[in-house]
Amino acid sequence: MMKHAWDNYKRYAWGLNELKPISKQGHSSNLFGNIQGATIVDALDTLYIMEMKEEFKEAKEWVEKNLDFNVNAEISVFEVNIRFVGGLLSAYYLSGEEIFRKKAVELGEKLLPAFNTPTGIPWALLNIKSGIGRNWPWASGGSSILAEFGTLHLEFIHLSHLSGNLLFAEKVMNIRKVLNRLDKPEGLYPNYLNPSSGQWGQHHVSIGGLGDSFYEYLLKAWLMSGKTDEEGRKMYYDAVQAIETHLIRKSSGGLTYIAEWKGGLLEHKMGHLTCFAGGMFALGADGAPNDKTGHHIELGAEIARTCHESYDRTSMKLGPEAFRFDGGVEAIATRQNEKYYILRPEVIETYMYMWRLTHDPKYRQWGWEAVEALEKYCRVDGGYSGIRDVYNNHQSHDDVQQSFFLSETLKYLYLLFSEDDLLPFEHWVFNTEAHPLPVLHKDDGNKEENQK
Ligand code: DMJ
Repeated sequence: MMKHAWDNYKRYAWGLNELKPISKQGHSSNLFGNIQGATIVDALDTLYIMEMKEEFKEAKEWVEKNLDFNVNAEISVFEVNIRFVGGLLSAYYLSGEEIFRKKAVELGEKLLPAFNTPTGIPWALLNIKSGIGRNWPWASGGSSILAEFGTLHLEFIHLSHLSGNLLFAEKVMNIRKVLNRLDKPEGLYPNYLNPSSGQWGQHHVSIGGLGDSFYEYLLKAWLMSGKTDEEGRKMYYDAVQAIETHLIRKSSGGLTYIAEWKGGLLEHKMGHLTCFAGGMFALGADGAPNDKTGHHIELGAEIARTCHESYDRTSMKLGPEAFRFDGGVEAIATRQNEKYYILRPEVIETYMYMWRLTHDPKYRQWGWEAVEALEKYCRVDGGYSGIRDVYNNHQSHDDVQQSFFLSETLKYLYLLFSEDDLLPFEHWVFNTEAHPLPVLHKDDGNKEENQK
């Protein structure tokens, strides 16, 4: 599958951000401005792990010769961080090739002006030439987004570690300080925070889009610190406690789901993005306070089952973008604009974590069902495409091969069917785009110290 996705990208869209597999040409997303090569950088570590040596070599050569950040580009700080910085860092740690470290640090430095706000909460969008930032025009009251400014921590800690420049770590530690000073409604974190006033925007809470990876990074910051980052740990388990009390519900058919919270009212909807939380709960089970380890594993298993049901209740056996638990339905999309599947990884990601942590064979079975569906409905001559309506057997392709299909979906599938000692959890933490970063121990020192 990786070979098919890669070869077609190479054939029809080499050097561009993504592939349009039906029209067989490049696809540019405005998330990366005119930084190019998103698929190449996102796929580097997957190629390495899968031992696709020739392909890795040609990808590395492209990075050396063509990856250029001296462009007049307005980019999404979050997307560029998780895909480009994360991809380069993993490629460096896996291969030891200096070029990747150099490019990651160079790009990290370009992102720093995003933090020039009154509170230090970064802008969502940044022109990397002028250093001028702004927020998404649609975001509540000029706010920055929780899942965006909350998903820089792992990469920035590694940038400080590899460059000796402590500014990266200071910037992300300050985000925590701002958050810890604020009152949280019912202990929950709203998705919107104004970077000028330091006040919350609308009180929308979500473990899916706009919130998701903020929670993931609290847990993983603690794990990546060799379990020394007590602040990250506390923030994570306190947040999970509030999520359990206010957002997690069971349907009458017995399916556990995570609802969205809007100013105290629940919307009984769960996004595909939210399905990553099954893996997160299981990954965090080991450190859960008050003997709750078994409970967190069970929660992960229940979310995995619900998300599997969301796949199983479609005709293509691939899950919709969002599914509901109201109006007489359970785990089914009811609105036309929520029926699409864009090659997202979160359900397979949760199967991979659940498999590693329980070895229950059903997770491999469920992963295999997803492989069969991807092959049947998403694979086309020119690569892999998303689907517009997973309930309709007459395929309508969206004509985009997302870069996260190569970095996440295929990597998590590969790990699901590999031995546990390939990227073991004791030594590696995956960023939110599935780029593995090594656990840092106190005595690791930073790059400069190591060189002395
Ligand atoms: C990826 O870019 C990351 O997983 C992110 O955290 C959420 N969205 C996509 C995949 O669905």
